[in-house]
Amino acid sequence: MNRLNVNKTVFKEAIFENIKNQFRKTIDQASNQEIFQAVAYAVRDIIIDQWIETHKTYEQVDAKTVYYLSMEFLMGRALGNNMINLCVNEIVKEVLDELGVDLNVIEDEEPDAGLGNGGLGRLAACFLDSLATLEYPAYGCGIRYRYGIFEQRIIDGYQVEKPDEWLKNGNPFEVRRPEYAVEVKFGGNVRVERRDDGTEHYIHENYQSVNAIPYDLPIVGYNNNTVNTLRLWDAEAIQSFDLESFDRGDYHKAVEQQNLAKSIVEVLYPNDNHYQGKELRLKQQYFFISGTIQQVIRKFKQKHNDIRELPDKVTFHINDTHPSLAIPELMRVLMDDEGLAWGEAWAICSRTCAYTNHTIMSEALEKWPIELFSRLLPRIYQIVEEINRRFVVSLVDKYGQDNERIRRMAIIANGQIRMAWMAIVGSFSVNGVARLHTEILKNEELKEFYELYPNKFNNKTNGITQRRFLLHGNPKLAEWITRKIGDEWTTDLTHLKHLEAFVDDEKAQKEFMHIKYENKVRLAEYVKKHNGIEIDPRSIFDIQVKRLHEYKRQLMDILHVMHLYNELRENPDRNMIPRTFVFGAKAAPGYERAKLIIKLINNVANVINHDINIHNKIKVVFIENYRVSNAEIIFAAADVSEQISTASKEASGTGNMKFMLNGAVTLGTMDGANIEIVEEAGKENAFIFGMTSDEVIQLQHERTYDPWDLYNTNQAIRKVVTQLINGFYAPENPDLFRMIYDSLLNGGGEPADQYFILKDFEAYIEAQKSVDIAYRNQGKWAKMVMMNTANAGKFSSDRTIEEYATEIWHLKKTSVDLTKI
Ligand code: B1H
Repeated sequence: MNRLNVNKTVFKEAIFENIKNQFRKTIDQASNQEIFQAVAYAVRDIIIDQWIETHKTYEQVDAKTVYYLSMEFLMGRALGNNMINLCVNEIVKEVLDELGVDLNVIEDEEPDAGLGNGGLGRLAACFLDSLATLEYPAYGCGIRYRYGIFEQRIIDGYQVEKPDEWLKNGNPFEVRRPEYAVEVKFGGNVRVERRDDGTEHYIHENYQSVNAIPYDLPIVGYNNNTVNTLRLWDAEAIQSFDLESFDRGDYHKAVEQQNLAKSIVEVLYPNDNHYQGKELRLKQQYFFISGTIQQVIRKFKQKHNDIRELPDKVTFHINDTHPSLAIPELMRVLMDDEGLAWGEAWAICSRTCAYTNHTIMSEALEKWPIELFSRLLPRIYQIVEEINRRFVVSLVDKYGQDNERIRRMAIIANGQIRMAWMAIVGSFSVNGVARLHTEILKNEELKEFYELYPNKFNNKTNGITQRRFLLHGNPKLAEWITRKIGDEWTTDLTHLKHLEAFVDDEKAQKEFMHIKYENKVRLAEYVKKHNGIEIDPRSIFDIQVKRLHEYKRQLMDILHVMHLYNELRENPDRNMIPRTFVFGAKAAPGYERAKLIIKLINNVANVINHDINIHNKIKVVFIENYRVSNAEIIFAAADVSEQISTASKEASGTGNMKFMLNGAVTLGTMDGANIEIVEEAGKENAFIFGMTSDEVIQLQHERTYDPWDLYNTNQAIRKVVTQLINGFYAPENPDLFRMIYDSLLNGGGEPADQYFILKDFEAYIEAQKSVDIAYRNQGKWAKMVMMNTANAGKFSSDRTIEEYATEIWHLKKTSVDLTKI
């Protein structure tokens, strides 16, 4: 069975067989989870032949391959996406209909693969979808975490974290590949051995080690025959815990290696945009990098005799600095295993690795303490020292003995290894993720590296896959678009531009707005079911969903809600379109202020939603456990997309693109990709406010900003800020939100109001008023949102991946022919 010859009878039979063989049941006895498993295995059967054929083809043409190295792949659910990309969605739906089973219910049985935190991990997932769809030879390489991003519960308004047991019922799509296992070594010491021929050899001894075992997941291209691979590494103990080692006195070591293996892949670190120098994290990084590099070199050597051809056949793409150990690890393999001299190895390595920077937030920059790093990775540390030594020599050659510059640019300084500097020095390409972000890298954060290596720097504005976030997530709009302009948009999103022909057409406007309404009903049902709150689909759905971080300014959003509520209480007849404010956000478990902001949002929701005097003009909803699967429902239902980060802080954003594609208007600052979104949609079709990045950077340098001036002179600000400490939203504990109050007015270690929430507040209120006014003219509003969808073409990850593939990776499209098998 493959996607071209699958039919209803065969597929139905496959489901029956799976239920019988796996569960010893007939379909009427099977639970929804069991039916999900049976359907998933039937879909996997369709995939397998194409998967095998894809890799045979790559093998035959000896295609250059990109290995996308990432600590995170936020995949979400696989079943629905695989069916869509195989183009068997309709068949499966009909089969299940005939069996009296609802496909949506079955899809809901699948846990999200939540192996990521937020944008960075989801970007990696979108890239894999585009790579397979564009027929580029590619692997994703990461870790098979036993527990992904925690499951968030809201209890009494507080975030409570539960372990994410995504593998509890097994994973129907994964395939264990023990034949590709490799050994990864930690700790110990390095001894230099001088041989008679004068050569020096580095012998790593007294180490602990684990077996790295890959599990492969299929990445199905859309409507083609390509199935690429996401390779996730699991760790197993090298020697079994047996009596033999007990007798030899190695008992202790055997237990240690068991524990090491188990702990390495146990859990994803739940920090977004924040570095935490934990030893286990460094172990995770080296574990999957060493597994990947060793296995790729082994595979390369099966076909090639000359290791110097590696850059012609392989690119390792480093997704932020987290996988940047690829550079010294590749050096180690080339020198210690392959016997190359430093110069030859470096020439290969620095033409094989490329690096993407995803943030300028200083607290996210990885800097490993030398002590920890050299103890855990003694050989790798030697290599990093030598990379640094040679780099510093090159700086002296170029600039003379400029000690200040060397202090700023050295890879090793102040007892720390600066991973970003190492990634830049060791890569042939360094890119930012949106135009503004790349400009800030070149002109501010990485200015001196840009001057040194101007040709390495380039921009690749992020994108998203329209297959998941429109075709799967918003089937009604997808169908409507196809009826209007054909279906080419599924693989060429710029076709959406043809929708501009309909933006003034009243009938098309009504249809578009009716679909939005139906999607709002769908979200309202979700909210009713999960929150027990009634929301009105005729109100404006104003939505902010993303990780909780102070720079993203969820606090500004909720302060505005508090302000609006203050106005309504003074004047309950105030003329306004009813508004539903929706939030969804996970906070890192150790990020106290972020968690308190979640509590604040929930307390504000509780007060406002129960006030009958405001006639339901405002509702506030916090959606628990925001993740890829419910995101698809949320984006489809949005009228207003809140993208309100402090300008210069959000490298790109990708949620902003998902909202735009689904017909929401951006209410945002000139930050990240918002700038390019407004450029595409037209500034008359967005609500832009607040300081620009230049103004923010300037004001940070000046250090003249004092939020007390605003507090003392602005009524609206004084009122909401005071409500943080007068018990208005926490009568039983008026001091509950004092930490937030202090962060706005007093700082404490950091500058007060470091994200300029109060500074931008007035402008934000004004922008929100314009939204209310614009919505009153439904024809005009419909045109605005349609212009957003029509101009979302640039933000397909297909466009992004074409740029990476042609400008950085130099890949060739490699089609897979199924007619031969
Ligand atoms: C982004 C991260 C990130 N940038 C460290 N940096 C992490 C940093 O676990 N860690 O240590 C995890 C994540 N994530 C995001 O990347 C940016 O904030 C977004 O603006 C951007 O859209 C996204 C994809 O490029």
